[in-house]
Amino acid sequence: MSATLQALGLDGSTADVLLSFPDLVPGRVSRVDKGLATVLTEDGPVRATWSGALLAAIAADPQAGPCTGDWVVLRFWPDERITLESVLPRRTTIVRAEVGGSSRGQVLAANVDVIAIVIGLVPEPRIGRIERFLALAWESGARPVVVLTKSDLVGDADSIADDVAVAAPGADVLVCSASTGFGLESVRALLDGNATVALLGSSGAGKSSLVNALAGVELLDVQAIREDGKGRHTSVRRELIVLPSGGVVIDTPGLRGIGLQESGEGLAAAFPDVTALADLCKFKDCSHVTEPGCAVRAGLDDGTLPYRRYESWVKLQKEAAYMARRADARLRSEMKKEWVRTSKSYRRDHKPRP
Ligand SMILES: Nc1nc2c(ncn2[C@@H]2O[C@H](COP(=O)(O)OP(=O)(O)OP(=O)(O)O)[C@@H](O)[C@H]2O)c(=O)[nH]1
Ligand SMILES: [Mg+2]
Ligand SMILES: [Zn+2]
Repeated sequence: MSATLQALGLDGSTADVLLSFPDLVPGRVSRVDKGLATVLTEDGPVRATWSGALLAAIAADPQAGPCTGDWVVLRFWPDERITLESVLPRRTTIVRAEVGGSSRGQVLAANVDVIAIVIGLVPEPRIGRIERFLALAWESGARPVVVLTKSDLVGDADSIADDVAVAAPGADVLVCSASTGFGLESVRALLDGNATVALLGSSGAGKSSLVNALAGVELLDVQAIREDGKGRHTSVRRELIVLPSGGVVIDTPGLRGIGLQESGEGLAAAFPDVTALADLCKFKDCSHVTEPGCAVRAGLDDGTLPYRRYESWVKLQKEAAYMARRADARLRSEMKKEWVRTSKSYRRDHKPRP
């Protein structure tokens, strides 16, 4: 495995897949603009367009399109065109349900080892929002970590971190400041072994500032005036950056809507405290409202389960169920279209002769 590709975060199994493309050039997608990707290769960044085969794959499934973090293979043509031939299988995928639009999810980034959920300590963190980010992160297959930044602006960062930790079972909670450098070493440690860390969070949280602090240079634009909580977006696209000190970061624009996927697996992983109780309910389909023998209600009554946690869970659970119904509806309508197509071609092929 080449040292350059390793520095880009290449893992063993992707390296194996690359062996089956001896004639093509491997690379990792740094950013995607309409129909054009910036791909980091052993010989530096290049700009590539989509091959015909890739376009066909995208027509069948929009998620097949290249996204930041993807490993891809490129073809260099004699006329100097460069085409992106194929997207290699993704180890992890961060997907958010399309807010409003189609019921298909939007791939935010691929092949991410750690998702750093970046939350500014000012304005005061909204726990429900962190829980939502965590459900999205757990769903991806990457390891979620909550990074509370702007510690220089508050006096009680540690007590806020304790509250956040209750809402983030199984995830580390780090405290840092991009301005003073406090706690940056623990954030840097996430990049050990050339790991890929994606930064997610609201606009103005301090994601790009954190990348700059880690890089030691002003690589990315940050919000000029201190945010007023109105969330003006400064970063406008996702971008993969290889840090000089090792490791790869993916900076993302602030997320406004974070829709959850329908599977609910991420949600269960984000709420192990609630799901452990739900498993103990007398009825399998317990709705945890009025049923006898409900372990969730019992947990609320005896205080083992904070009511705020329960409320968050119910809310996100409802949303995931809604997404599941929507996905079912999409599947049904696709099946119907497919059926119309087949029966049309059947009629065409079996037309009675005049
Ligand atoms: N005091 C203080 N201010 C910070 C810190 N980190 C970021 N800021 C400020 O917070 C504002 C937003 O920072 P950005 O890094 O642009 O935030 P972002 O998350 O990248 O925002 P988007 O790109 O819009 O998603 C800027 O004015 C920064 O100067 C910090 O650790 N301490
Ligand atoms: Mg930014
Ligand atoms: Zn119950």
